[in-house]
Amino acid sequence: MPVVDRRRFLALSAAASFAPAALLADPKAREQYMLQMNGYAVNAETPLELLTDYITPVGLFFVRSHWNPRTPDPKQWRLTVDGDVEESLNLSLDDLRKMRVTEVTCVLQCAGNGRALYTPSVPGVQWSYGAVGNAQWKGVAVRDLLERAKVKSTAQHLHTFGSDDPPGNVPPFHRSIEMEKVMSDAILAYEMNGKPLAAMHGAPLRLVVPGWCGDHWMKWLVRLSAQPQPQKGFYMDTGYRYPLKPGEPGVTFKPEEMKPVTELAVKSNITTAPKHAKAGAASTISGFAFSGSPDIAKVEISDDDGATWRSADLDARHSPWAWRRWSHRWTPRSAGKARLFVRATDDRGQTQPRESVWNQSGYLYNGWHSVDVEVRA
Ligand SMILES: Nc1nc2c(c(=O)[nH]1)N[C@H]1C(S)=C(S)[C@@H](COP(=O)(O)O)O[C@H]1N2
Ligand SMILES: [Mo]
Repeated sequence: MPVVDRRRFLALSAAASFAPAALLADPKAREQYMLQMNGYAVNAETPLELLTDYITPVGLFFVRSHWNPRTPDPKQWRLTVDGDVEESLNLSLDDLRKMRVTEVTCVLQCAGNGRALYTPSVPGVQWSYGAVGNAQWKGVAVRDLLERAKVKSTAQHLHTFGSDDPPGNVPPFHRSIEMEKVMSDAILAYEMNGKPLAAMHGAPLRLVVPGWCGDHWMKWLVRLSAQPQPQKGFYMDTGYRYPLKPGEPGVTFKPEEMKPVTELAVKSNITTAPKHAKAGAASTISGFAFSGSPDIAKVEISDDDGATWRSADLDARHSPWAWRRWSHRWTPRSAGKARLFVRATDDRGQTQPRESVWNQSGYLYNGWHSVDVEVRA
């Protein structure tokens, strides 16, 4: 796995506000358009117009790491399972590969994707649209592993530990997840899109938590511990929290007035639209939609500022918590500037709001996305 060449990112990001159509067709060239977000660790988002595949290629998949990882040597690497279990485990990658295989195709999105779109602005990595992707994950169901360890009924939370090590006094990236969630559908993935997991995405093993924000998807996993209580520490008690009752824009809350951010919010984006169209002639626009609920029920397009909506066609490919590609044949009625809005509704009946609910961490941005098209007579 090549390490990200940060200079290449920096040199290209200035020129990469949009990619020429010829490059979009060439998978190798497309990878040059990843947008490096800051100068430390590796935080890179994908330009929205490149997120056109049902399965996001690994080379185009966003990266979010709190600090430079210490990638374990896969031969030396072991996963420890301890805590409230009858039998502690210490497993190699081969041991895990011998276990029953579970595969899921689902969305990974950073909780902070869209933070840059909030007003008033919020500190943190200024993601716009591209800290999201949809991938095929293959590995071992957490349930299979915990049953092998004979997990006790006293265990209510799974504490997860990666091998990355923060500098100085910076608190470690510790997380825990309710046992109910991990036992229902989380997996320990050693493959992404049919290839061994890449170093940047958590090799040799990471957690996959379908429908939940990326901060739960621990990379470079080395230890799982079944415990009666949630894990403590900065990233549980202060970071990655969302207000119980969100307030007005600019209103901040104390950590105890917040809860850990878990499920994704229903969301859709336009990835492909013409810059110019002709009045009376149809052109195709397309994009993706996903939610913290397993499926998308409908995607709609408006060209009159949300007064009326038309249903887009949903692509046949889908899987619980995967994104749904959609497309729509749009016929502009008259010449002038047109603004196209998209909004999605999930299978729990939750519809994307026009304005995302402001919160001090800038999480879960899901306001209506729009593109402007110049319509000629
Ligand atoms: N060990 C470890 N796991 C981690 C992180 C991290 O910094 N360290 N970042 C998390 C966050 S906030 C996100 S959004 C996802 C990003 O996964 P990716 O880099 O594979 O896209 O990994 C999560 N897992
Ligand atoms: Mo994240």
